[in-house]
Amino acid sequence: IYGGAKTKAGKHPWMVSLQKKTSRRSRHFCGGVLIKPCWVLTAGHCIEHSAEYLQVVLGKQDLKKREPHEQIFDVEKTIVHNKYKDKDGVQYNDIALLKLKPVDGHCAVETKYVKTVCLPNFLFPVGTDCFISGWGATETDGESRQLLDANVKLISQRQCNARKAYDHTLDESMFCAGNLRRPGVDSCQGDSGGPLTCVQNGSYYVYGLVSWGDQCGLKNKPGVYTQVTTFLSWIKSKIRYESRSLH
Ligand code: 4AZ
Repeated sequence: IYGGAKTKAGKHPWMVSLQKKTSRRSRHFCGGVLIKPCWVLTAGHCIEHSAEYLQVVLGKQDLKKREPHEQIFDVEKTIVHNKYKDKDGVQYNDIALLKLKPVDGHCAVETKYVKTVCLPNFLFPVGTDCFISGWGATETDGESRQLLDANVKLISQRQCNARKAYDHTLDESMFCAGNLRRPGVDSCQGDSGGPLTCVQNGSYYVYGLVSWGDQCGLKNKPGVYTQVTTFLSWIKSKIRYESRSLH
């Protein structure tokens, strides 16, 4: 996160660190968001390893410490959207689901530090102030040890598809957020798959997933996010199908 600040523990309890299991330790490579005790939403472009190499870590703050509130799960199944496509760095339909492997019959246990976020079945207006969070690159480093967050505003498709911005490359699977007056606030590499959340009536909704952009923090090049509302029926049908009793 560019222009971010260290978060207080428990501020983004749905925040997921997606890690690749290596021989000794595991390495953070993408964000994700907990939407059900056994289900994580992330970006399609984050899933290039098969499920057995992945680990989902919940309740995390400092990547370099073992933390008392963390909950770690293996991944039972990855489901990347069948229309996910990378075309010269532009990520179309950039969404994937991870099904967690239950331990003793359960996945995430709800605590002050681990909670699910709501899925939105409505649109937030342009200009809404929302949150981005992650352990990705900052102005000074390739990765942040501490979870950072920042505020960004939803930008209209018309403005973001303007010639000086993304010149008509955006489709309905994506939207932009940032601050066209203060361009230094942005998501960046390593934040991918993590949530953009917006608040309504005190509840947090995952409105976007960090997806792509022309570098980070550049003027007229805001961050581009997967439009979660476009994929609501996809998400629900995949979860319903995978949760059926006859497997
Ligand atoms: C990336 O490379 C990336 N500024 C993620 C987010 C943004 C740019 C690049 C948005 O994963």
